[in-house]
Amino acid sequence: MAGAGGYGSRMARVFSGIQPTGDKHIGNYLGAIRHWVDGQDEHECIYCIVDLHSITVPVDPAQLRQATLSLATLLFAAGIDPEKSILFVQGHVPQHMELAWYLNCTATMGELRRMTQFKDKSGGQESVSVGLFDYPVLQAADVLLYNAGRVPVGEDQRQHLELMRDIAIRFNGRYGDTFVVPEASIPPVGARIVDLQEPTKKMSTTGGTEQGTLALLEDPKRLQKKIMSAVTDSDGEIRYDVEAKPGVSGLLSLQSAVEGITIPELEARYQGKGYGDFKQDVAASVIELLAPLQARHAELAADPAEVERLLRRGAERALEIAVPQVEAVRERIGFLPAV
Ligand code: ATP
Ligand code: LTN
Repeated sequence: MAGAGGYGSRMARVFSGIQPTGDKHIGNYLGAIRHWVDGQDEHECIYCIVDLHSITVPVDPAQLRQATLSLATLLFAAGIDPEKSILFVQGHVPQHMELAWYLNCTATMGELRRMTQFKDKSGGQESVSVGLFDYPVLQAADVLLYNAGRVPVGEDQRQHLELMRDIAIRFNGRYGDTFVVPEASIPPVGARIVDLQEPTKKMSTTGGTEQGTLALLEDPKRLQKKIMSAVTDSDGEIRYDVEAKPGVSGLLSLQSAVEGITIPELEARYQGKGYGDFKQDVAASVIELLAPLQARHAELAADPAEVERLLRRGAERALEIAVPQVEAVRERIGFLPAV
């Protein structure tokens, strides 16, 4: 099972997930979504809207429904092609939860306690859900369920991917070769876009500042305004130095990821120029990057029934892989077959 299209092979199956929380931002696009789209021609790709992960913190039911459909619309608009790839909603494939239980019995408390995302999101509070603690195990189940070998994510997911590998290796050691051991695929540029108001933090749907977060569907005028009011410093030099100049460095990283040119090239281009000119250019290139996505989104949003149909089809295809995989896992563990 671990062989075909497996770990290390060029044709490794790709899997990644994204949470249906709020308005997705340019960090999600540059760190993940864009690479999901690019991967489709070379790999068999499976992309998942992780609604089960999103309830690890309290969410309003109507909002969850709306956010799930709206994220699907956004992903299709960004270029996920339902003819080439599988895009589906995690909760439509209950095997994710079943496998998560089996993996819960493989992962350890100590491992989960070390996860920085849990530490950040729980803020040391005991009153957070068990689901928030267990989040990385469900994430491991997502990937291992499909024997995916490659997982395109932003930098913030590196630790979860390491844990996922450890869980797969441990399970394989205990029960025999069952899972492909997946590898993170983190882009060299754009993997950590920072908040424009708090540039020491990553841009985030739930944890960032409103003013410092560039939503993908935001009006160009607002995008422009947010970029023009990005925090910088007083020395006036356009130079990359994360420690001394986090704001300017964040804008340089953003511009570099958007335009596909290196930071030294940008530094040379802006030598002797002021922050105002630089920000104008960043705004122009962000707006230009997002224009086609926004136009396509407006078209697709007019036909939600079609988006729902595509999601149903995606879930059917995901189930074709997930059902036999869970069967195989059950057998490995030693459960008596039901029939
Ligand atoms: P939150 O910060 O509220 O937890 P999020 O903005 O990280 O949510 P997710 O759905 O969890 O959104 O992430 C989807 C993908 O986007 C993941 O691969 C993640 O690594 C990537 N990503 C998230 N934030 C950034 C960022 N600031 N820069 C680059 N990639 C990012
Ligand atoms: N935790 C991820 C979302 C996610 C994911 C996955 C990413 C859930 N399951 C499986 C890759 C593979 C995040 O981006 N915050």
